[in-house]
Amino acid sequence: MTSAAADEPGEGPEAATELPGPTTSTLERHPWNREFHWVDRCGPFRRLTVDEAARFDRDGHVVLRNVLDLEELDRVRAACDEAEAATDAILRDQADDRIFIAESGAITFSPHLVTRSDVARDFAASAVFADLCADLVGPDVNLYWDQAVYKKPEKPRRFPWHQDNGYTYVEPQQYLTCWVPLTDATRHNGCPQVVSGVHRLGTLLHAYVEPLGWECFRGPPAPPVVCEAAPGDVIVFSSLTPHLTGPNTTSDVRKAYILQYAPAGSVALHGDPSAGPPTGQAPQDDPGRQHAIIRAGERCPTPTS
Ligand SMILES: O=C(O)CCC(=O)C(=O)O
Repeated sequence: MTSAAADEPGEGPEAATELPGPTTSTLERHPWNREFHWVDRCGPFRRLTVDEAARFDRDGHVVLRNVLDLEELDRVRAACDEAEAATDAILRDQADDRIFIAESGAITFSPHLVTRSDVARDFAASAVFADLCADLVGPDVNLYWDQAVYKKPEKPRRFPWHQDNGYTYVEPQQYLTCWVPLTDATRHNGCPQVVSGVHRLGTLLHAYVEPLGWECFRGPPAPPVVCEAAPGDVIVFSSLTPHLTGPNTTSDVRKAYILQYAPAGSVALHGDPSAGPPTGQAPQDDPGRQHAIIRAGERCPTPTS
């Protein structure tokens, strides 16, 4: 285990710090977020140091350096490239080259690689991620979501400040995102930037910004931390950590594979938050893509295809 803080004060390409920001006391909570309490992790820890785990609880993020095997990562990148080529072909078939917030030449999302690639399935269940699940989620954890996200240079644009739980409202709200760079991720090509401390409030109200996506604030309540990272590193943050990626102003594609892990038994809530309480819920236990990663703290075998 090797790890280090990312972390330098934000001066990202969007210069988000220049905007007048809210304070944490004025941030508006999502209407369904009424009684949230962040649960601190108490160890014993398998992958993180006690200090890293404490920083995760305090800040909502930690960056692990050189923890992934680069040859395995090459195979993961090849699987992501293949899936992304198919995604981009679908986008280019649309009248305006886009579906929801995905747009050819800007940003593409290729979900559920674990359903089509043995390499991705093995990677998602590998020891590093199983250990992080035990350290930061709980004894019984499922893969919740996986997707490749490619930021293209042709149409540089930011991916706005959001919490992952601001897209699909999951209960428990506190789950884990592992952002895995497949190429160097820098402030110039759209590495993640995160805001510390806000995760402890739970899910915030988000507003939809066309054509970029859901946004929980325009100017952050504290200077963001710019998380530059290289292949082999993992940027680890909470589903409740506000993050943004800036525009890709280089000439190369920025590639990432995102893995998210949630406590077994998690549900996605349905309904219109502005109209009242949730009207339904869906278990997040699809055996094809939301399989067990650890049970009673023990790593589960990778399911066969
Ligand atoms: O990788 C990116 O550029 C943004 C992806 C992201 O923040 C997300 O999928 O929640």
